[in-house]
Amino acid sequence: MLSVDVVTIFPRMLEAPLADGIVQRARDKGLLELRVHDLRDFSSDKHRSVDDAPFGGGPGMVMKAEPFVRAVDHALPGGRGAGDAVVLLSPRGRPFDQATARRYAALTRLVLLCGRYEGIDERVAETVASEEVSLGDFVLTGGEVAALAVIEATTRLLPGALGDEGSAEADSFADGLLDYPHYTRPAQVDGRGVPEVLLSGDHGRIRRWRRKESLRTTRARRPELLDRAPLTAEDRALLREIETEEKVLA
Ligand code: 4FN
Repeated sequence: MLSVDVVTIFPRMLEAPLADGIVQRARDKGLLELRVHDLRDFSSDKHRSVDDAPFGGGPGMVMKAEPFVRAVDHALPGGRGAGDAVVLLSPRGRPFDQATARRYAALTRLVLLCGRYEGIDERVAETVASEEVSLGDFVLTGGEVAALAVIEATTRLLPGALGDEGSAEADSFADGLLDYPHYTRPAQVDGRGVPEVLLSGDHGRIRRWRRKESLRTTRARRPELLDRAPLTAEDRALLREIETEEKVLA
């Protein structure tokens, strides 16, 4: 059982998406316990303020540290143990990836802290968070959308979370390659057909074609993924075929 606590000033941004799909099913099955906390509940003044002007001046507001400290104390009564992580969603964090999702899926408790405004008092990253992760290199108005992505990627890896759709390990991304192209009926769309091998009924040829197209797309679009993917001897042979085909076409 994984327990996830999210701290945000916009709890409704998370509640509806997390009450649907695989995440809600994991909650129903008792695989995931999820709580969304309103940061304002941990403020200390009658105005429930969670932000203040930046020391040193400048535009905008900075999120105060203490409400985050109190929210994490509330989420982890008795302190942080070996199976716990307190993660600040931040563009300064390490890129979130599938390996990080696997690590989070093996935790007991995961606490996600979402920033807003110009940023968060640095002492949250220094003393409250155990790590910082980023969804990618773009500007967001807050960490909430990143938290949703982290929760979804992590939840689907919890044992039993995926039902009939098959196991997370059977997924194409589990071996670090991009997907092969998918097709379904009808056989013609706007005059474009379906690769004949997929209609051949030859499952050996189909498997090989799909593997080759996965390798081809990964090589063309995300070649850095090939460096870390566990490639078999057959994969290397298929990659050589792809390189030869490219030279012929050039
Ligand atoms: N974003 C950049 C550089 C400087 C600032 C930002 C930015 C929300 C509180 C952080 C953004 C992206 C991925 C959280 C971006 C993420 C955030 C994330 C995020 C309000 C301060 C802020 C990367 C473009 C160079 C706003 C780039 N993953 N500041 O977006 O929280 O988790």
